[in-house]
Amino acid sequence: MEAASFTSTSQLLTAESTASFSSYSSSSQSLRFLRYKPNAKPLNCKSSRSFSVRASTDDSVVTLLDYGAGNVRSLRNAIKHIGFDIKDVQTPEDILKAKRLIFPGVGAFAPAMDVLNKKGMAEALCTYIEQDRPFLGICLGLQLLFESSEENGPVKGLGLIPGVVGRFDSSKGIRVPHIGWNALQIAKDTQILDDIGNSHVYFVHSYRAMPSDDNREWISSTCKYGDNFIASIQRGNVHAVQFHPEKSGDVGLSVLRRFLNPKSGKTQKLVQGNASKLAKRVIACLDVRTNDKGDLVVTKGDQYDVREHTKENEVRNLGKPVDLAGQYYKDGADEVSFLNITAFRDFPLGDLPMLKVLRYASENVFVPLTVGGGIRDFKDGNGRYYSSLEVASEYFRSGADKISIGSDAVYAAEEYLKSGVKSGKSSLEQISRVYGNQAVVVSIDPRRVYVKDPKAVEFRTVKVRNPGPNAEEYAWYQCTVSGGREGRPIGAYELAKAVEELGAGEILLNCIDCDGQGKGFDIDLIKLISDAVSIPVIASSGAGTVEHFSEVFRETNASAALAAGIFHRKEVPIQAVKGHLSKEGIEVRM
Ligand code: 1PR
Repeated sequence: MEAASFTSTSQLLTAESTASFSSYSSSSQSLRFLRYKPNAKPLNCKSSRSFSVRASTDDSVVTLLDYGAGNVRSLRNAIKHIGFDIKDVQTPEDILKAKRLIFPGVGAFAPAMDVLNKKGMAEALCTYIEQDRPFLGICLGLQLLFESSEENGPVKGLGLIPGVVGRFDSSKGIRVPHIGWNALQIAKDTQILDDIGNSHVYFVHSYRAMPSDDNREWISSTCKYGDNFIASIQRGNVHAVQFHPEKSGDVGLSVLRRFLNPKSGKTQKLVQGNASKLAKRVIACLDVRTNDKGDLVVTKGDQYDVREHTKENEVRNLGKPVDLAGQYYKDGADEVSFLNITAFRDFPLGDLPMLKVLRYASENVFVPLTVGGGIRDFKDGNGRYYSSLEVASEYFRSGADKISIGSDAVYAAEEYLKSGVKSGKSSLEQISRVYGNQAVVVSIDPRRVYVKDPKAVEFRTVKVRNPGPNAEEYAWYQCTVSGGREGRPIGAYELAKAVEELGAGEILLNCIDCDGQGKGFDIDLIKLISDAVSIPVIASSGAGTVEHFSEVFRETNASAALAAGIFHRKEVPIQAVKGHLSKEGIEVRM
């Protein structure tokens, strides 16, 4: 591993007046390093001499810089899982005392920089990194090292690496956010990436840093999505990754392990994948609700009816949520979704068992966890008001990486289409503003309505493959709320376009007609929606065989396919789906 030494911040600030870029020579090599533009307002960085704090010596402790902008529970769980304790940064001095520092950037660039500057942490971070102390930035924690970002900007970053962070360009035919498992092109030998090889790692972001001659020496890997962007950097003991190691399964955990314990040396290689590009995702979904005995169970309906058709009319019980989520993670699910299907009528923050389920599940599931149900404003029995943002925040704190909004997104879209104005107040807008749109999924529950003449309705119709009961050749897809109980005057097409504008980062596209039928996905619907929006679409409802998955990926632009019943009933293993897709030439994470 190369070991570069670092200039102090005060030297840098002097250097800035003479050059926009210059080279810094360490004893072993010459590297371009730590630039500020001339005349640019300097960061609030004092001389590192003002911080003469000794590093902590406890080998099993890692210091975490969590500035409170969002969910870092997944990362905490991953760190604990590999045997390390966490010390949280409270003051800038804690950064300087750290033996190893992990900085998981969460949220948007500008508020993150704002918090770092206001708390004096930007300065401490600069000093820590200048001293070549062990550092791992994750996602936004990589982007903040660059000079600036276009995210709601330009906004000045820490300025340690030359370059500007920009948005992916969806006009190049890619979906933004970049969500899912993609391949790395390793640019230099970096110990923490040693186990990755040809495996996919998990990304979720809309902005990225681009390689240039000025930052070339920093780049340890790139990733192709539209363009080649910077997937990781390394110099000396300073590392940062754009992907999420804590959500990249075993391979991701090995990245963390190698950073936290660099002496671990080469271990046996993990299973090698076939990664060359963004993989299609296979998602396991758990519909969760309380049964009549008061136990929280995984259930599964036929066309959203989750009760047994017996005299007792019980809620179907297909297993325990935490056990099943853990099993699906081990089986190779690329994501696990929990849908709290009765939360539309119960207050989710009062549903403590569900929050507990999330907490336990997230301790052992190191792929993304999406949680939905009941995200809306709420007043409890005592008249206390809870905003949808508070509900979502509690889900994030309990272990969700993404949240999914159903009914409330329908109301927001209706309102938006009626007024033509974004109020900024809907749950969708508020949550995506705070957590980023990549953290917000909209779950659509449409029902097919056949029509003879497309002009007979104001909603977008499709010519259906299989005509309706009265030989109708067209259908529109009516959105519903409250778990399919109420039809609304809005089509799935109109809803999808509206929620994309309001800040949804992804669409989970169910279909009530196909749910639990095992006859295949509704290709007409999925094609309609995945061609209408430029955010990723998850195809859901109706999977019965492995061929249904290859069909949906061949015939539509869906980014992921979700199934429930066939996995719960162990009819089709997740690995069988992936093996089939791979054989059919559809790239998946193995
Ligand atoms: O409206 O914000 O409270 O969210 C409620 C959430 O709960 C929504 O995401 C809604 O889709 C979900 N939901 C409500 N009622 C039901 C129900 O089944 N009675 N489940 C329900 C939706 C559909 C899929 C299912 C696929 C795949 N479940 O998630 O997993 O159809 O099933 P399959 O592979 O067996 O065909 P809010």
